[in-house]
Amino acid sequence: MIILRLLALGLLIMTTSTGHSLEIACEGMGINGVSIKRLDSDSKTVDLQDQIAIFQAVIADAQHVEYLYEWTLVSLDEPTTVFVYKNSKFIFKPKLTGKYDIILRVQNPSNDCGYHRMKFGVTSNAPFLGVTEVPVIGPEEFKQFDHLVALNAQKLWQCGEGEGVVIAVIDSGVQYNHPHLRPNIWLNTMEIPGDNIDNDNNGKIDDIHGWDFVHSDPFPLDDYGHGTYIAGLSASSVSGIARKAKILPLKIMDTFGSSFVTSAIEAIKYATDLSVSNSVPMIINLSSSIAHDLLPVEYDKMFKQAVKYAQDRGVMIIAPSGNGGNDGMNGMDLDIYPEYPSCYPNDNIITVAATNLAGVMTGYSNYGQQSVDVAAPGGTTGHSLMTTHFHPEVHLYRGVVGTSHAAPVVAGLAAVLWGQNKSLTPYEIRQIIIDTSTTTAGLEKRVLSGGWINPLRACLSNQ
Ligand SMILES: [Ca+2]
Ligand SMILES: [Ca+2]
Repeated sequence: MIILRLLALGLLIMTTSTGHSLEIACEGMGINGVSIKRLDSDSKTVDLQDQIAIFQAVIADAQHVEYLYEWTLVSLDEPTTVFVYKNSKFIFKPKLTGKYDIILRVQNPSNDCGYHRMKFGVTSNAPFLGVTEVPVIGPEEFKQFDHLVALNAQKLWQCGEGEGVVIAVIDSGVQYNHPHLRPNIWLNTMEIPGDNIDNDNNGKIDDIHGWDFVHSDPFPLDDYGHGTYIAGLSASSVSGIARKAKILPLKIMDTFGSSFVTSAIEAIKYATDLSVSNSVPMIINLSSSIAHDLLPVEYDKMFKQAVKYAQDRGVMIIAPSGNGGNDGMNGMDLDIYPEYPSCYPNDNIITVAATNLAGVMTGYSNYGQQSVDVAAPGGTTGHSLMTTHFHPEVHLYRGVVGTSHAAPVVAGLAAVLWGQNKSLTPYEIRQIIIDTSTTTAGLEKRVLSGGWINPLRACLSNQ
């Protein structure tokens, strides 16, 4: 299977920062003969509803291990939680979904340390709690969303807010119970929930608010975070660019942020079929990609067919240009090093590079005068884009950085334009966004439009 690469710079930084837990105590010499095993299941994923997971240190070579010193649990959202046990079992009661590292420190008679690590995920099938009224937040809280100021969103909203348009978030799922997302979650009225029958005959049982292609169930809840950030930037009812567009959560990434090209293909078809059966304008945001060199011919063919399937049925796809280089920090020219789906030539795709809030291209963003259409704010490490958090019980918002997050800004703009005029085609919307962008010398040779999006000019030209 082929794995799609994730394009969120912020998440990469977060992942590496978990290494700080290794700075404890003595120098690690590496002790063999110890491993970590999960006792209650072979699966690396714990369900939040299970509420318990038991791990044990398995010692093959007790002779060289003095004692099991401590267990350390590291998650992305709770920076470090340390549990010290002299015995060898570790019992974990997860409170939050997400990726965890469990680290066991051992020591031999010479005081050499060894660290043994196991990654595991905590997922959840919590049901959608239902559509609610749009929450009201104060002006001070609203000020956090300074990309909305940079994009003149208050004036854009006088043109429209994406009414009647659906944005399919093909990603790690969506925290559909976030109070700012609940008002905008798509509901499939042709499906009766919980009767174990595929009422609308689309091949998916009880799919009332999207689908989880990882676990094959109707609960596409986000256990990684990325998809919730995308949903918030494009269509949060409070701070999205399109505050009245609907969000269709389609989960293809697992708890570790990996996904298969085949899942992306299935999800594109699902969103396209839903657009046709419900006669609703559909914008797919697909913030992951795969490099040309990593995509075998047969998968390339299937991926192309799925994009064409969407194109033939009037469905739009927004794709990021990607974060460049092996470190995701040095943008590359996609005209030379193509990635997909961003570089497929279909005219229903808008490929988006990332700028800072002043329209200056970021160092991490890939570019391409032919293959990248426009640029939009994607945040910088010093000035990230504020969006909805996937653990709203802990934080309502978080800052994100990456081309992954420039794409949903454009998806939101496309939704506003389409909501304004439902007779437009994806090609026409793409053309409006390109033609109305603000050109700059720095972007002239980097993207097709030569500029970054100008939402207000786009909506005024569309009246
Ligand atoms: Ca169904
Ligand atoms: Ca049903």
